[in-house]
Amino acid sequence: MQINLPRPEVLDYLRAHNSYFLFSHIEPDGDCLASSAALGRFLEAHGKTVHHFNPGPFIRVEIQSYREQFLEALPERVPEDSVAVVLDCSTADRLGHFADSVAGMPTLVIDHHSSSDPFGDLRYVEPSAPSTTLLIQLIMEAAGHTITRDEAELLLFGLCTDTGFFRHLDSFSGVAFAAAARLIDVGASPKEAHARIFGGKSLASRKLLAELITRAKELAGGRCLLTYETLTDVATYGKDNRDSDLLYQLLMGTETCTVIALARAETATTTSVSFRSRDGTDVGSLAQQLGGGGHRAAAGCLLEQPLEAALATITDLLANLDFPQ
Ligand SMILES: [Mn+2]
Repeated sequence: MQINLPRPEVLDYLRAHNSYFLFSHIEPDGDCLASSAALGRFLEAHGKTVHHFNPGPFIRVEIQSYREQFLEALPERVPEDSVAVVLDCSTADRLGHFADSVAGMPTLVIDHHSSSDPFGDLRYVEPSAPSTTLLIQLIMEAAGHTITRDEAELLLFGLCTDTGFFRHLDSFSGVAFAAAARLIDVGASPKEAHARIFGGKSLASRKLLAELITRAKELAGGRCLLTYETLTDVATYGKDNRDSDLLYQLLMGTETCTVIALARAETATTTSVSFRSRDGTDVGSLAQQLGGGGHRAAAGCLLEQPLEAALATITDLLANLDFPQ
């Protein structure tokens, strides 16, 4: 894992101005919000004025406590010397309704996604970094800032969020663990980060999970598991009680499974489908065949079909999927 340190221009940008507007992506997660909060504290410690913006919606349970720090609209009077920092966004459209405002300001982008459509005047983008908070940590350290316990907790929370509590990290990712160790040594607690990310869920969300696991059906000799959510589930449990990450994790732990398909009735005539894979099976091209897109290991599409018909469509495709040997 090779992560470049921030160039001097990046540190200069964070020193040169007085008023910083920090923006992060739609449907925020722990990484983008913690990046914003930690960078904000660093800037404030250096006498800067900071405003945090996020377009919402704030869905994930573990981020609710951050919500009040984030404004959903620009103030009426924007100080003239304000500059923007965009966090954890691969493309400008991830900024939601803030995209136009940001386009009119000097912008530094700090991100760990590779982008098909790069934007911003200055960029600190490291696609091999496991989280944006790790890049914020490297900025703070490069600036000679002593990371406080509060800041360390934020930074560890972001790192744990995007790595699935380190589960997604592979060999040669010691740099991420070394960064985590520095945070833990100034008081961040992995135990508390874990409890914040994985605890606090409603009973309804556990029951919905149980329903979807009970319905899981084996296809392609058990290499694929297909499950689905009905409109009745949405009415009973609510969309806020979905916990797809844990569902994928539990199903993927099945002995022969390498592909998961989750179909959700969106309306009486449309169904969204998400695919996950491991061991190199390409679900991105599968989603593309169905008019969607994504990556090799995570992809999705929206079918103009009721749930029943959509399940038949996916079942056919998955039965003939090309699995690597
Ligand atoms: Mn991220």
